[in-house]
Amino acid sequence: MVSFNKFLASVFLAVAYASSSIAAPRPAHSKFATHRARVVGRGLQVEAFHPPSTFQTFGEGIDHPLSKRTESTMEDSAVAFVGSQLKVDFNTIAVRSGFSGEAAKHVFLRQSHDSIPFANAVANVAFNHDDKVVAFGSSFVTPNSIASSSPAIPLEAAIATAEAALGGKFNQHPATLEYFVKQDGSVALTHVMQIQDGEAGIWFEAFVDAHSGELLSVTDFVAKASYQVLPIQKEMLTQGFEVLTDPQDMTASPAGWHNTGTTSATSTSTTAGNNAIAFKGTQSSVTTQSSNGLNFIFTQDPTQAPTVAANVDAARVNAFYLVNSIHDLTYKYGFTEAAFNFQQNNFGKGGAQNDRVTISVQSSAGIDNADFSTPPDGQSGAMRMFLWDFTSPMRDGALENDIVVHENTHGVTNRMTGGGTGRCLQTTEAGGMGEGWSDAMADWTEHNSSAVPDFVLGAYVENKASGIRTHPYSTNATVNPLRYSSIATLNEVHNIGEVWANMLHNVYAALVAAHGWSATARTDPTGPEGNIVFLHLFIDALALQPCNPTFVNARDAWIQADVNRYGGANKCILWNAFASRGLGVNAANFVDSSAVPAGC
Ligand SMILES: *[C@@H]1O[C@H](CO)[C@@H](O)[C@H](O)[C@H]1NC(C)=O
Ligand SMILES: *[C@@H]1O[C@H](CO)[C@@H](O)[C@H](O)[C@H]1NC(C)=O
Ligand SMILES: [Ca+2]
Ligand SMILES: [Zn+2]
Repeated sequence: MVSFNKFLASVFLAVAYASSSIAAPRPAHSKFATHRARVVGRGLQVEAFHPPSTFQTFGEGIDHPLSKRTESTMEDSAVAFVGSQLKVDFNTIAVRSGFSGEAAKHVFLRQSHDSIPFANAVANVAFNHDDKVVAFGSSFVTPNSIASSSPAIPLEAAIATAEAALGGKFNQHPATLEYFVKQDGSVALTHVMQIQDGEAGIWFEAFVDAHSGELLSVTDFVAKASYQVLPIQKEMLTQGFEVLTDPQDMTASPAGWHNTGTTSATSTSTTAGNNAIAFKGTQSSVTTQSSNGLNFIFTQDPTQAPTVAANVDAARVNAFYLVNSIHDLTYKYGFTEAAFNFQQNNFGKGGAQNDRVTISVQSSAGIDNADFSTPPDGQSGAMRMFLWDFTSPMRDGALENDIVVHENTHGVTNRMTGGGTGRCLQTTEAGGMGEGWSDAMADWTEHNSSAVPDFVLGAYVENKASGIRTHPYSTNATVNPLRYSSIATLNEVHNIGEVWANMLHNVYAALVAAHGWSATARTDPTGPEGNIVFLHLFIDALALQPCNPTFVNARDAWIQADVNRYGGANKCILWNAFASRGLGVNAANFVDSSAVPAGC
């Protein structure tokens, strides 16, 4: 019999109570790029460590050791490149995943020892169409010690430790054995397993030392606490409803939105299909078409509780429509099967399947919020929409488009950064940008002309000018004064995200001013217009940037994405926009720079 005390003892070795870790020896922000402190389970604080990434971009590209060999695969080329750059043996480099995008090819690698891969020492290499290396990110380490590759602690004991510490249960997703780099430069062998509690909204990946039994770190797959606001106003809600016929994009969703295969036998007449399933409570509680021919016409009645049948149906239909729309939109811009997207059936186009987005509307697990969990490619992204009790009757987050788009975008950014692991937006700084991209995508989807008015997230719901964030997103620095240096005094990921989203709002405005605006950008990504350019660079840069990027890394990835796709035509537009908010050439350590490269 294993005693309860023993689990706790091993937990105490690795983590400290949240209340005892207030005094920070250094400014808190100096750890933003490598750490993330989380309070888990019953008030325990776990500080995850991610070795710093180096990131280099190479403009038109540089050669790799196999450049002369036309028959080499991109995986071999990437291993050869990393080996030569870092001067490490090829057998310490393992390929994890890769894909060929429109503008670049990407390979994601991991450090390895005794054929066991490292969890948090990773690399990514991107090639352009001339087979030249254009970007290289790495958090590989030179360990001062490496634990034996044979575990001393059985998996079952490690699971018990993680369950006790995190307050959830092992979810039966196969556990793995991986090396984990600690802050002191030593490398531990860890059992890695997923711990979940649906009701409590917990979904962690736990790293338990396979020799000492300590819980060393966690990956938090859940992006939460996004919306502390009132839901949508009655008149705006009714005004927003429209009947859309056949909104699906047949390139992105070749079997439509209600078919998980290629034959009619796999069709549904419900809010369940290849990209998403929208349900309430259990996955069998979907909405069935209101009439034959896939008509889903359910009129929401704002005077009634959201839980009456018609309102539940309206919520499931709206969320299903939005998540499918985001699937199709982002697919057109590169979030494809091979790039680790969310689909049941990948139609043989690469990537791991059986991972459509599950949308739990009116989830009873929470109130006044929404969240999105992004486990690795091959496991469903999980969106949960809660009710809001600021009004009577209560309101439903699934009917607020900003919320659904914001949450869904967490899935896009978490999958595309770092090769589909869900592990690469975990530091405070990278997690902050995760929130920023989600707001920026909502901003993008709500434009309806070339005008770039201030964007206020959830303006309808709060009915106040500044919406649910601290400032509107604006090209006017008086309206939104946030700059790169603002991060130094911010600690919370949504607040940090506002800095990034406002920079992207300004990048968007500059590109639209230069190149105009396309009304068909959602379905046609081929034009030269500024909103199309913006979304291409947005998506392309995600796969270029390193695991757990900094603002500086993310900016560099945009600049490189422009070289890859547009030959650098927008270089000065991008630099000027980033520099206007402090992220110029010499920006570092949250000190602003307005400098732009010579010639801009
Ligand atoms: C276009 O968007 C603006 C806000 O950005 C809004 O005021 C306006 O009503 C929208 N127009 C249409 C036709 O939807
Ligand atoms: C920027 O916003 C301030 C405050 O609302 C306003 O006074 C000013 O005119 C704006 N500037 C521009 C260029 O629109
Ligand atoms: Ca997938
Ligand atoms: Zn969020």
